[in-house]
Amino acid sequence: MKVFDIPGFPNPLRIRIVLAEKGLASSVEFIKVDLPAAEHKQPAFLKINPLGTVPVLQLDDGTYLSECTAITEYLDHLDGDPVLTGKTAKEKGVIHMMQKRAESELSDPVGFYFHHATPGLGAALQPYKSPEWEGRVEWGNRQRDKALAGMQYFDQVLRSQPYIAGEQFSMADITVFAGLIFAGFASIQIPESCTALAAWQAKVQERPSVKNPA
Ligand code: GTS
Repeated sequence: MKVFDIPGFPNPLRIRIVLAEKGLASSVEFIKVDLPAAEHKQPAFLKINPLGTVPVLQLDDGTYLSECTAITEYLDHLDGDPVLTGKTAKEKGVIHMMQKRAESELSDPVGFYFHHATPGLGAALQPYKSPEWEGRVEWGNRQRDKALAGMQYFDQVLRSQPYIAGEQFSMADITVFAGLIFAGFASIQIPESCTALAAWQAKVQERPSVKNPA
């Protein structure tokens, strides 16, 4: 298998943590995509993923999978023993619900803020990121506020359970963790009142897969 990504970026990190959790790091070859140069917006990459985002997983039969959730599902089921996406119907339902909330309430708004209210990844990407419409920066700043509200939400969740989707570490934890990394990169700090979220972040940071992702 091949993974098209760029090291150190939040969504690629999600899959690198999954690969480490599943013991699959040595089963993949990484192909670097130059995001700051907008390589992922050029025709060659758009053939791989028409949405122009990384990571993308290429299977040995040539199939391309994009979207971290889909890639995680695939990798988690390869050995017939899913540990990140749920085994029972209820586990799968709850994990997917929280996973979606992690994206819609945290990582997506952080990305919108970063790409629309700040210089983002630089000049080469601006034509793809920041159309000159009135109110763009104000909208981006509102996305930052939405991400902060998302942090408050996950803080409340973690006051009554050890992980984002309940008792077990899951895909949803990986997404929130990567979302917080993206937030830090965009200079959005976790509010001081979010002590449960900060404690959870410190705990997740100690997982071997997070300390040593693929
Ligand atoms: N929903 C997608 C997924 O789950 O894979 C999001 C992927 C995504 O936004 N990736 C970012 C990207 O390719 C990389 S990262 O900065 O979030 O790590 N962004 C490029 C762009 O121009 O949007």
